[in-house]
Amino acid sequence: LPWKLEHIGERKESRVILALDYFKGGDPLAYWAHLLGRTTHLLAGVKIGLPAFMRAGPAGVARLIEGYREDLYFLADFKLADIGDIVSEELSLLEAFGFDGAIVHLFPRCLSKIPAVSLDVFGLASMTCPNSLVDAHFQELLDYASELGLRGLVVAATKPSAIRAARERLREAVILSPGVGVQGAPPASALRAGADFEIVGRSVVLAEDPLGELERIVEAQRVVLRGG
Ligand code: BMP
Repeated sequence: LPWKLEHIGERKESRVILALDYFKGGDPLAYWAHLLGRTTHLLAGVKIGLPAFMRAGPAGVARLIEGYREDLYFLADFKLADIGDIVSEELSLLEAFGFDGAIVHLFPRCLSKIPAVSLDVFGLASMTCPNSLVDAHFQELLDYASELGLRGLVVAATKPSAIRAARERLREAVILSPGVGVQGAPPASALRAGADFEIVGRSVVLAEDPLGELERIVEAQRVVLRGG
């Protein structure tokens, strides 16, 4: 069966995962709830990390998940990079909280197997910043992901050659690509290189016209999806 993420992406013909880190004025939870109210039809999922968790609080994030669990994939991004036992605990907690998937760092290489959780696990193999030590070990991280049998990967949209290499090495992987928009990767460029979803934050969340900006990105994606 395809993951919920792929399912929603197909249904909406959108490959955007919106990173909720920033907000404009007032109450963060109200801002994000209003934003999702207007954009959900164009989103495959939402990525929640420490900024959203601190700003909205656990109860606020739980309310967002509760309100949109049918229509959005909820991805937890808490940069998990601990010893295997702790990462395993953290994934269990995120699953119980209501998240559909979670990102873990691969660089510690502390996991001997994928923890026994039913939420989807994405391993980060490449970062958007130019001089990341993570990227210096990119091939080893792909080997590690392959040994673990990981199906999910995170690879920087700002590094299309890394996306191509990841796609070549792990053909069945679901590749998420952050860095579209503010960090410089053009909309749909990561899809074109072989990624499955694009993680977009500020260029939509902080736009004058978030819906218009999102429409522009999804339109560009649809050209690629339709083989253009
Ligand atoms: P923005 O589109 O606003 O630059 O947001 C990018 C999002 O992707 C942020 O939530 C960030 O944590 C995440 N991200 C990234 O930018 N680069 C990486 O290498 C890994 C990430 O998870």
